[in-house]
Amino acid sequence: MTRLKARLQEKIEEHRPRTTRLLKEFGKVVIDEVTIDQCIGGARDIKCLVTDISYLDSQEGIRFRGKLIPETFAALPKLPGAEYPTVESFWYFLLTGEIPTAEEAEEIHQDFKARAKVPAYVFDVLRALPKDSHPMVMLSTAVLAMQKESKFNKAYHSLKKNDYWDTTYEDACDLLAKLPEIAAFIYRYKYKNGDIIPGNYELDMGANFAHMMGIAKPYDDVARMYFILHSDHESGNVSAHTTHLVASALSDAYYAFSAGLNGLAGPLHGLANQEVLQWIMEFQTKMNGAEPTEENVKAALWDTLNSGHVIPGYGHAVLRKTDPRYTAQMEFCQKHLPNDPLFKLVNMIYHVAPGVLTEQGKTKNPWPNVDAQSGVIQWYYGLTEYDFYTVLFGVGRAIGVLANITWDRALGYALERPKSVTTAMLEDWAAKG
Ligand code: FAM
Repeated sequence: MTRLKARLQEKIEEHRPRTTRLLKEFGKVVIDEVTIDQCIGGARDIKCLVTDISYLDSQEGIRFRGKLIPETFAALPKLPGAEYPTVESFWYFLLTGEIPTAEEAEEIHQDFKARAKVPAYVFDVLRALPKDSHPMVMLSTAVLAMQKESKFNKAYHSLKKNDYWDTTYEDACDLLAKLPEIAAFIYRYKYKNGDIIPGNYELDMGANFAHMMGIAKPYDDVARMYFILHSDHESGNVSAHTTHLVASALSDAYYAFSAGLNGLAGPLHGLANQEVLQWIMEFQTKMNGAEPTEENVKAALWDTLNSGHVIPGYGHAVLRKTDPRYTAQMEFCQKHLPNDPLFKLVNMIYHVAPGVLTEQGKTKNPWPNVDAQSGVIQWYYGLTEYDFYTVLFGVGRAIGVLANITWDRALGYALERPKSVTTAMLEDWAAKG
């Protein structure tokens, strides 16, 4: 058993009495109320989920186990010469809330190396799909195809509820260890004529992913940063909530994460990073070589709004300020690609879009989210196939959602079953006021 699994078991045993006490002694304490517009309008802000892995505050943004993004990057161990921590060390941190030593992070690297071999049938399935399938269809299909490997599913009938977490953790590690190679295969298969680069598992996840993608340094650090930034955003976003919900039926990690990826593929969610680049490409075509100015950017943003479309990369269901994930990526760009024309355009959009959205007067949050800045970095390092960008988001998001379902099972979270009502019932409540 790895140090991580042993420490996770200790943390689970420490935490369980807190959840049990809340249920037994304080179960009927009221923490929120629901209004008609929340019932009809997507359950915005209804407090009815629990996770200790990350928390999203509308003003300060995401905290991973209580640490803001800069604190997280500063606290976790980095490989010699690397600018960002390893994904392996972040996995330890998300699961236990503790900062691993370099040796504990390396043990996870070795553990993932032993789990990394992707079954050949996965590539057969991917090759059998129409080549013009969206890369997210390929990723979600690849994950689902591996469901037969689930240790939780195989053991389910012999397990006690308190032990569900163990094989869920094993499935989570098995799946996470395989995702970078599957994602890189999809990229090379779809966009590089099937010129597949075999993995080098002596490298950490970020460096190996860059290697398999065929992209030189500092893309190893780009991968580490990107996967960590996109990992978790508490439990209510579509991909996290879907994964949590499907797993609550005791569907295993493969079923649950494949479902979560299908939600991530929505243009209002993870696909927005692709939509941002598409918007930029269409803008540049419209400009026909002219330099971006406040005026022409503003006009293009208004054209988007007046055509009834959203400005991709802006707004957020919870945040009411610039997304710190945007800021972290902007700082990377200021250091590594300060003069890149696309970065300058993204900055110009940042300068203009909040004013346009405020003037339009609909959105509660006119500021950029993670997707407004992410694609520009990928493009700069040669990954210009922007319909692949949400796959990168999906690999990162796996870290958060797989850690969450491991803890969901550890704390015995029940099958999720909110109650629906009818319009007539809402009208009755409305009439009573
Ligand atoms: N451009 C134009 N209109 C927008 C907008 C934007 N960027 N963001 C919100 N609005 C509109 C929204 O469509 C709604 O209009 P209707 O009443 O006509 O439906 C109104 O403003 C109120 O929306 P809200 O309450 O401010 O936001 P929601 O919580 O309903 O939606 C988002 C949040 C993220 C879905 C929304 O901001 C949006 O569509 N943004 C553009 C797509 C995007 O960037 N998504 C990625 C979000 C990111 F966090 C992620 O998940 N990766």
